Amino acid sequence: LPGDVVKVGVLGVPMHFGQGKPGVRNGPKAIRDAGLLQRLSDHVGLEVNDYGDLDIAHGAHVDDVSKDGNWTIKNSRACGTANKKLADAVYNTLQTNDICVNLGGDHSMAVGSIFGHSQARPNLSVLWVDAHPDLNNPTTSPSGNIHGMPLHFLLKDLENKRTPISDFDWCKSCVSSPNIGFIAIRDIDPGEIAIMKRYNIPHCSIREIDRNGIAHCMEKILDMINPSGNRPLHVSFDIDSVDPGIAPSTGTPVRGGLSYREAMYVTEEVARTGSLSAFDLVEVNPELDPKRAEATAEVAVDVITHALGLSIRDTDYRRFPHSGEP
Ligand code: 5AB
Ligand code: MN
Ligand code: MN
Ligand code: MN
Repeated sequence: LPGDVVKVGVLGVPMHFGQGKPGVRNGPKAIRDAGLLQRLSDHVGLEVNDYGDLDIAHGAHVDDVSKDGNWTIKNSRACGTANKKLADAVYNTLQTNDICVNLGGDHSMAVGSIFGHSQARPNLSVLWVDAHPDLNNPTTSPSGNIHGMPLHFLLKDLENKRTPISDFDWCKSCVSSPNIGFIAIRDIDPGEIAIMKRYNIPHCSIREIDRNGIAHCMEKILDMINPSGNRPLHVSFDIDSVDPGIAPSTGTPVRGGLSYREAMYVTEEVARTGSLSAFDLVEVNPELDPKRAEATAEVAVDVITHALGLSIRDTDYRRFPHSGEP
């Protein structure tokens, strides 16, 4: 409604148990230091409620490797416990806010953020913006790192095939394969390809973006995952979807990613749906490329502010009576 201010809750998630590189727990701080909160309130005009960082990052990197003959998963106890805490926090945040923004942290946190979101608002559609589809499971994973497996715990289609990991028993599968879409993927493991084919998961590879352009790809993918437009939208944005030339400080960079404008276009289209309900920005690791950590965090801030409506307000002022005409 005109005059209604959108309320956004921000959660810092210093998750690092989903992979082996220290530093990603400082992602939330780097993104806040790059000015996120002020940009959201002053430039986008939202009511911003910052709930600080979840208390999960303490203690050393626990090297608990569960190995059961043919599978491996690292830090599953710590990762499962932290994700449960996050799920509850996202659920609570959405009781009093329109949108929940989660600052990672590694991408294993999508387990908690998406499950918590689905508990608050059922029938989600999920847009996964990433160089990787993160569809591994403990038997297909080449690394044992949970940040490459979050969708194993979330996809309804995989429910009966789930590797029994008790640390994640609290997480019930909550997203169906037609309602999740990948964009910008360019580094896929053999086991992940098999799952994508088997369940026909909507996707738009980086090649398809080359061929048809980002506008066509966004239109296609949003229509596939949310054809009626009435599902709440969860966006999980891995900064490694963006080209490492502009967002290098991340754990698993892959050459040939989204350009700056393509990344902004993706998030502007997200804003334009009017359905955005939760947004994860993950895998900013300020310790991996200290000289360009700030630049990486600035791209992250731009991604989030555009998803929440910044550029549309600037460039299509007619939609927003409060922004004034030039
Ligand atoms: B990210 C890899 N597929 O499973 C694996 O950054 C990389 O959240 C996963 O997308 C990358 O270890 C996880 C090789
Ligand atoms: Mn990735
Ligand atoms: Mn990822
Ligand atoms: Mn990565």
